[in-house]
Amino acid sequence: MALTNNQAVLDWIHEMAAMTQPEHIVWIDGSDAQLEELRAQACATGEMEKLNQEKLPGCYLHRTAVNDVARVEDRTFICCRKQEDAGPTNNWMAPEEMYARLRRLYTGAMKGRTMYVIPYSMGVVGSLFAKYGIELTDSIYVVLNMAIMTRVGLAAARQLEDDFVKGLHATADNDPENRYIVHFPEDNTIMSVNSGYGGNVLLGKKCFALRIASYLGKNQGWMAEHMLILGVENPQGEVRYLAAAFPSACGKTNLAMLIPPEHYRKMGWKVWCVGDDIAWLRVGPDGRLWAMNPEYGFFGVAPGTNEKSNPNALQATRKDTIFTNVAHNLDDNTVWWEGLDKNPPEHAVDWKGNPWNGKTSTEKGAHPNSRFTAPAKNCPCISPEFENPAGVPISALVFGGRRAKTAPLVYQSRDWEHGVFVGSIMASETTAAATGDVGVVRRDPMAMLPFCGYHMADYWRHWLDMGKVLGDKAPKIFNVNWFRTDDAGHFLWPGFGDNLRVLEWIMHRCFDEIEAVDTPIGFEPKAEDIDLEGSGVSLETLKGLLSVDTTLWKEEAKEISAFYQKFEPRVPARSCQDFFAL
Ligand code: GTP
Ligand code: SPV
Ligand code: MN
Repeated sequence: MALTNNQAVLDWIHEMAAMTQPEHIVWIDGSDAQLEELRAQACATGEMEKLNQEKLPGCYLHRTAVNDVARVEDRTFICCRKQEDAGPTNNWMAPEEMYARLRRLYTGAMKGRTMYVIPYSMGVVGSLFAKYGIELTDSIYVVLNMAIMTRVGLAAARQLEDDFVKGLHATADNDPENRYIVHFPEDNTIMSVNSGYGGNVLLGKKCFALRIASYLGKNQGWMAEHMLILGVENPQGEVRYLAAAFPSACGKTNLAMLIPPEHYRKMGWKVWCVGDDIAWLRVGPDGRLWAMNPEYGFFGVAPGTNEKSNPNALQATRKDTIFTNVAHNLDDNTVWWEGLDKNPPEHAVDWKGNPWNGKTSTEKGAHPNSRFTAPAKNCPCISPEFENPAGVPISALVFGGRRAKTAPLVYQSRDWEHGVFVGSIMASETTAAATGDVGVVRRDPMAMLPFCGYHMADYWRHWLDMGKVLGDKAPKIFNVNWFRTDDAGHFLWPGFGDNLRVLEWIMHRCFDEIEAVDTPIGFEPKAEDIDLEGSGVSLETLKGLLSVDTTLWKEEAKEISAFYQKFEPRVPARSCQDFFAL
């Protein structure tokens, strides 16, 4: 039975069903009983495996096809009417042409299958900032993941209006040659075919909450960003919030859930997680920038997650979690991944589905981009403000990436405009989160290169416009780099919980509580202002981490100018040279 009377919704579902020709249509009402039945069905067909219910209650394992393990940026399209509006960094095709091409792929794609109709909300249902969508899919795995990652079911269905975001996903033949992740921002529409991997098929996440939402935000005066949101509670009990953009697999989930170093814990420092991947930001009634997390769960990188690096994330995955492409420990029917512990299972199945002995095999048990899908409320440090429909007021915006050399541990922009520049020149070594080479430096402005639903230079202009509205209430903007290495390639900064040492300085700067040093690229801490007690880092190493190598930065400035050229004639005014004193 349909969960809405909205005619636009019903007509669209009818049209999509006529094209894909499913045998059954099932509305997802969000009830436990219905989800439980789907879990049982998925286990019966082998699509998922039920894990040890004593050790991992409510947890399941899923393996995707071996050629379908990450986002596919080369198959991701922004199909707006004018090509120039998509910009040079998005794939584009004329909407009519793309609709026609997709129609061929979708026709009959659900024959003999069930089409699930998932009504969902990004944000607290009924709140001012929530937005609603429907995902149609023929995959139970997608239904169950969406039910963790978003607020699905009847309550969301009741909010559907004509401007709902339409999402169609069909598994089809899972043919990589015909894999398409397509956005029609002007039509509020997302179409995904021939994939079963997270970011390609959980359409509420990157497709809606970033690509479609960034376009809506530009037109409506708000921002959708690839940012974690966290609250830092100081020993006085004040909680100050920041949002931080790092590219995929560069540490958002880890930072969002960090556990303070012991010496900080003793003083009373705490970190509260509001979100680990996406932030929707608006100017509040008080003129400040407010952030809310539109998601309801975490789709986190499994490898490297352990009791030491991120106990909060690990704890979040101990119940009601779906694991994708990790190793299956057959001895006790649990899961394992590289970096979980030093005791890989001997009797296991690897992420490809082959028998695997972790003690002797030279292959990885889990895919480097294997993931957990865990409910946000499982996280021990989830913020009491997580469900606050107003969100949280942001004091600092932080950019960062993986840079072995150039970028210092932390620096602050001189003002908002300079901060937008700092975000626009972000660069990072690529990771396994998207298909392609790993470890190559690429420019990834604001960590949004793969997620901006329109022309990147128009996006920079939108940032500048937001700064004008915010005026002197604008958050301060910083850049961090946890990934500087020595000549042997070892990380110089311990990272993880120790990153709080840097956040402390950032927060002091936001509230004018500490001085800084002026450098050619912006403001930096005085080395003695970063608390190193118990970090194992020497003052000498810290000075190295903060050093700005002007030779490298002059090279960088040349690369930036060349990069900016790509976006002409739309790059907003000032030349990038204005921002350096090299
Ligand atoms: P997406 O979910 O893809 O957007 O990734 P993310 O930005 O949330 O990255 P995540 O926190 O999952 O971290 C990805 C990888 O970076 C993991 O292998 C971590 O172990 C590693 N990592 C995270 N934080 C740090 C850090 O402070 N230092 C170092 N050296 N590695 C880190
Ligand atoms: C990312 O790649 O930034 C992710 C995972 O958060 S995905 O949902 O695949 O985009
Ligand atoms: Mn992400």
